[in-house]
Amino acid sequence: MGICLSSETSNDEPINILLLGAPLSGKSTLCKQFSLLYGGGISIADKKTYISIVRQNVLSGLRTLVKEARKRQEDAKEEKISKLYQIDYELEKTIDELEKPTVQIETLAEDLKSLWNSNVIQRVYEHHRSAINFDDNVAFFLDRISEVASFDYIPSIDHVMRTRARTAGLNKIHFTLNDREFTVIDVGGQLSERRKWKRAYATTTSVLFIVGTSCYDQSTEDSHPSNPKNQLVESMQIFEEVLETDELSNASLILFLNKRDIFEEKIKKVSIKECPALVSYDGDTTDYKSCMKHIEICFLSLNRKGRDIYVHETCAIDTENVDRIFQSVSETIMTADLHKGGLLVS
Ligand SMILES: Nc1nc2c(ncn2[C@@H]2O[C@H](COP(=O)(O)OP(=O)(O)O)[C@@H](O)[C@H]2O)c(=O)[nH]1
Ligand SMILES: [Mg+2]
Repeated sequence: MGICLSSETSNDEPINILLLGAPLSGKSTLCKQFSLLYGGGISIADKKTYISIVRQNVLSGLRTLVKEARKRQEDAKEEKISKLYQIDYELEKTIDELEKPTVQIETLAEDLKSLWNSNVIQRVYEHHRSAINFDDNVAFFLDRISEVASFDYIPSIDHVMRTRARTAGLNKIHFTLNDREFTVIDVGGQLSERRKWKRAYATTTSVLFIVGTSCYDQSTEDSHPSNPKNQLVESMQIFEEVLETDELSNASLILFLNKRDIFEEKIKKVSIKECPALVSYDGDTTDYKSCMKHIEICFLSLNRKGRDIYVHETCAIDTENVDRIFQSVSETIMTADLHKGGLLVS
């Protein structure tokens, strides 16, 4: 391998990374980590902007559970349905008014806590969380309602990383790493948002495709219960479309098999064969390495043009893990960029 050393030919154009993937795969979380690690950090003022998002996540999560309990009439067995109706109404009112300074979520905290810990809600959560698409990190916040609802609550970095807010349009962040300028573009994953992705294709140096591996037993947010669409299957279809996109044929491709922490816990209870795309798996369904490898093989089998794809298993809420992997990814991208510019020959 040799490098052209002429300064005239050294490639110092900014690297443009496009984060792509299905909804909920972890794109925005990675972007937050890049801001924290390389973009000057997350200030107290930034953290404060997440207070209402955390509370919104808690309240709408609890509301989803209450609705499901009512739908299944679980409450008839143990708790009075009128109580659930009343709390559901309160939650709706609180969510609507969350932005107004008059709302005192603190006063609701005890009710919310006992509701979350009630047998009926715990039962719905345990048995139906996949079917109702319950957000992975909402239970984390529900376990900490007193803290989250307290008057002087300021989200920690960990809390910031665990929030969920829909992304709309294209959001750019810029930073310098190892003397190279990077621009990372975060996008929305819903179908309506995917139409906007093409606006960024022409300037993309590298595509970072994010897979939410733990969603293998969940259906997509927009699919109808009578015709559920599996989230991992959708992710594979989107990946295939990205591979087929001519405008991205020169971009280097990195695949993040994300949410490895949730995946590792989930396979202990739910087989990956629950996913229609993984039914052919004939290994140990509780073995992390072999289950994750199978998912990797399934994604790579879509690479019909034999492009180089660099794969990493990631946990986007873990800052140290993201830093270590992105340092290596950035080197891969810069090397691929030099190859493309003809500056590095094998
Ligand atoms: N436990 C865990 N949660 C994650 C991970 N990646 C993302 N999340 C959470 O999953 C939810 C959706 O992530 P987000 O970045 O908004 O997904 P996006 O729709 O692709 O932008 C958020 O609550 C994140 O905190 C991960 O690796 N592990
Ligand atoms: Mg997002």
